Amino acid sequence: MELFDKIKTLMSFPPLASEHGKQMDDFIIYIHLLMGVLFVGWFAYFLYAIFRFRKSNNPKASYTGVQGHFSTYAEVAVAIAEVILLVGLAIPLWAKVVDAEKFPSEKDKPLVIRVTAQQFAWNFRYPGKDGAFGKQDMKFFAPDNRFAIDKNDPNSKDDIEAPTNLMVVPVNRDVIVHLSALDVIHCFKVVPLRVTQDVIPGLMIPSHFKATKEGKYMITCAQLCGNGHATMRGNLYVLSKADYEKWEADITAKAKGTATSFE
Ligand SMILES: [Cu+2]
Repeated sequence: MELFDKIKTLMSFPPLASEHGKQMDDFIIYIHLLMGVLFVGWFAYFLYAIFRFRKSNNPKASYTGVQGHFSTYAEVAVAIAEVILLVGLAIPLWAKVVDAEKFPSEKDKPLVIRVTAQQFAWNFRYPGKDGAFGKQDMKFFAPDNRFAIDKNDPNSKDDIEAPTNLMVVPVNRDVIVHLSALDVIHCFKVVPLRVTQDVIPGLMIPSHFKATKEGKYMITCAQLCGNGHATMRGNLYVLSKADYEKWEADITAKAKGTATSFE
């Protein structure tokens, strides 16, 4: 809608690069419109009340007050509008991003990535050709195995660990990230994707998005996680399908010690 585009420009919305992000932006605008109506409406009512009940016109206080029901109706209307926004829009939108049961199924071939946050960097692990991750268990933890991967699990053989702070996804393909942390609470935030999800040690939290625009975007940490919090930045590259496949092949070869780095 043209009005919405104008409001987005007026409110300096950041560039948008994900499928569900449009709904999120629209939702923010609905809330602002409702708040705008409330602001103007209640302020007008306030001014009216000051004028209507001014002292010169009401020298003697009335102990019964106004008997009408206008403000009750207005309150109920506002509550209904808020319930519609919450139940009709906010909850379904939230579910789309974080409810694993509503994620795209296997047949849509989502790309699944494990994201591990740490002070102060992002680690990305890809399942490789077989699409399955190797088992993880704390008992496998060692200085050279920080993510506690079972190296004897056949599924772990072709898993790919991307260089630190580098995440690469193909455009227009569903991506499911499983988020966890090595140390403290972090928060995975990519503004152009309209994705923000807390990352908590001991939990594996899923989140879903589909990038719709190729480009390089910044991944930031949105929880104050320590004195290096502000430097906790990652790069997200959204590539065409062909470029992504090339990168995947390249990084797989690199893991075997032959190819050059992506950047
Ligand atoms: Cu952090």
